[in-house]
Amino acid sequence: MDFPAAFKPYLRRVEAGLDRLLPDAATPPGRLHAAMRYSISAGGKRIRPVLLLAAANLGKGKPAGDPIAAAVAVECIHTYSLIHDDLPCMDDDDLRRGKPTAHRAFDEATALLAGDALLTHAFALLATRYSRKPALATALAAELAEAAGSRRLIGGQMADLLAEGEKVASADAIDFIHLNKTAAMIEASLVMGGLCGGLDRRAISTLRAAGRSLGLAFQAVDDILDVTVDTARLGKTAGKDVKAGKATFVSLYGLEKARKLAAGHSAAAVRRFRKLPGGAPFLVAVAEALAGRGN
Ligand code: GRG
Repeated sequence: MDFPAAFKPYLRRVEAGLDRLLPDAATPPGRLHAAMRYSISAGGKRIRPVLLLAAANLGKGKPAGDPIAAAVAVECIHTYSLIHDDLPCMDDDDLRRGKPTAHRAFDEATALLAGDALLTHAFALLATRYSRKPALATALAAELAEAAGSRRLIGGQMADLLAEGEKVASADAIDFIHLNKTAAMIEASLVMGGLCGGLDRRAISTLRAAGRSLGLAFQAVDDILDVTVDTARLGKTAGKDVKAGKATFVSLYGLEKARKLAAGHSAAAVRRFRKLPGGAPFLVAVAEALAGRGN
């Protein structure tokens, strides 16, 4: 498969959806809406919303609902988490997606509020855009709330902050951080896509398991890139994790073993995607492309 060519139409749909479903930058207060749009359009890879759309495509026949609003909701949550992660009280970073972070481009209070507003907007989208399919709306909101909540994304971030500076973080601590800070949103994206596509329970649980493997592979690759790629190519400050004494796959296992882990988790994701209806070739290609990034 020509992966970049297959990725492009999904990406176009995501970019158009983001532009259409976010409040206009001129909506009062303009500074807040401009900050929301600034961070959303700063050039993320859009992995999560693309995974969501691709999972929705696996459904045969009439989909349960148009997945685009769910895809935008997922990217809103992801972007809010990045804005807050970059704040001085957390990672205190100046660069994200190759641009000044939101609190640098605007100010700290505006960045905090833009993150809050993106988080709230995600659930507004699910409630309003799927109101004619209340069962779907409820399932999507429950899935996203669980993934983004205190047991998963936010819990993973808390554990990450608590582990910072500890001389040796345990393998269990690292697994908890990565399963929740990173894999939760990737799992949820795939599951929400499956729900929109009307997939059966078995396929949904395969998506969840594949998402968990893909999420762990994604984080292992992110940890590897942090120590192997420069800031310009990374779009965020390189070497930051090591400097901050972060618990990463590389700090615990070393570069070579982290590479093996990334390859193993990607291969597990591929095996699971292949069990999905039609063998899910695009999702398989995503997992394979990810494995390639870490080498
Ligand atoms: C503040 C609740 C809260 C959570 C923050 C996102 C996050 C959690 C921390 C950022 C640091 C980090 C390494 C997170 C793991 C997930 C990850 C690799 C995020 C970056 O995702 P990409 O690479 O980013 O998909 P783009 O910019 O392409 O969207």
